[in-house]
Amino acid sequence: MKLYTSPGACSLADHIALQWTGAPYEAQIVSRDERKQDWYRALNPAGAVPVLTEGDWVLTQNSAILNYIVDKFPEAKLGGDGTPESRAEVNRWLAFLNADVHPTFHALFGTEAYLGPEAEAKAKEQAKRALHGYFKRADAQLAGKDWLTGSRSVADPYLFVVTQWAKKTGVDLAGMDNLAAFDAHMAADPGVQAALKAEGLL
Ligand SMILES: N[C@@H](CCC(=O)N[C@@H](CS)C(=O)NCC(=O)O)C(=O)O
Repeated sequence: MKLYTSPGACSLADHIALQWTGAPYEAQIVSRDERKQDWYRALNPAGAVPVLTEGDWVLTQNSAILNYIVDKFPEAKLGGDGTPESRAEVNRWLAFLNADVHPTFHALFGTEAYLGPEAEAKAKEQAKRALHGYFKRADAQLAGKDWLTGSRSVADPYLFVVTQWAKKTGVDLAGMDNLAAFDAHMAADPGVQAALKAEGLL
C-alpha cells in the first residue's frame, strides 16, 4: 500500500491513520510540481493529494481513503467502537471536516485571488469567521474527551491537520481549551510525530 502525500496537506491525516494501524505502507512525498506531471495526473486527474494505491488499484478522495483504512485494518479500531452508531459518528465528523471545514480554507490559501484584492480580503474575512464557528463546534464536541468521537478514530488526524492550518492562517482559536488540549496530545503522539517527521515537518 502506498500513500502519496504532500507535507502538511490533508493527506497528512491518512499518513497518521496509517501510522496508527501499525501495518506496513510506503509514503511518497509529492511536490506541487510533481502533482502537475502526467504520471501523477494518471493517478489523480485532479492533481491533488491524497492518493492511495494497492498494486494497480488507485483510490482518491480523503474521506474514501480514511474509510478504506478503517475497513482494511479493523484491528486498529479507527472507525468507532464497533456499533453502527459509533461508526456513523465517525463519518459525521469526517463529513464535517471534509465537506465543511476543509473547503472553507480555500479562501485563506489564495484560491480567490482572481476576485481582486478587495473581494479577496472580504472572502478571507468571511472564511475566518466561518472557521471560527466550525472550530468552536469541534471544541464543544471535545469537552471531556481525548478524541472527537470518544474513541480514537480517523476523524482525529483530520481535525489535527485543519487545526494546524487554522493556526498558520490566523483563525481565532482563543478560549478553545479543549481543542488546544487535543492539539497538544496529538502533537505528542508517536504516530503523529512519525508522520510529521516523514513529511519533513519535525
Ligand atoms: N476533495 C479532495 C480534495 C483534496 C485536496 O484539496 N487536496 C489538496 C491538498 S489538502 C491538494 O492536493 N491541492 C492541490 C491541487 O488541488 O492542485 C479530497 O477530499 O481528497
